Amino acid sequence: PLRDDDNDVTVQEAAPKLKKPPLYKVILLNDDFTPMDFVINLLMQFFAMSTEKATQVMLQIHTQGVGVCGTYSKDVAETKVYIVNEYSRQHQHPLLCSMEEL
Ligand code: NFA
Repeated sequence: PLRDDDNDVTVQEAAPKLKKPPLYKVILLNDDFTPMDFVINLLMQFFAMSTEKATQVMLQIHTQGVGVCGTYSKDVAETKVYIVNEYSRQHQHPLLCSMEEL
């Protein structure tokens, strides 16, 4: 049978070095041209929001200039930013999606 006491030692020594990976806010910026309906539908499609939540976030962006779509790990946030910006470009809207560390 295999000895497993080395595994236990490794786990105990590694644990104090583990740091929680940083989280990133995915944000949308306001502009004067992207239709409100497009933003609402995008928030529902890519950020799993209800119609009510998506409308609320869209209006927050429209009135405050910026709004948070969600909070994710770096990899997931980068992917969200990429697909949202691609989607907006494909539909010829200037809508800008970005991310910032929490
Ligand atoms: N400001 C845009 C308009 O009046 C709507 C908008 C909301 C755009 C949120 C971008 C983000 N049509």
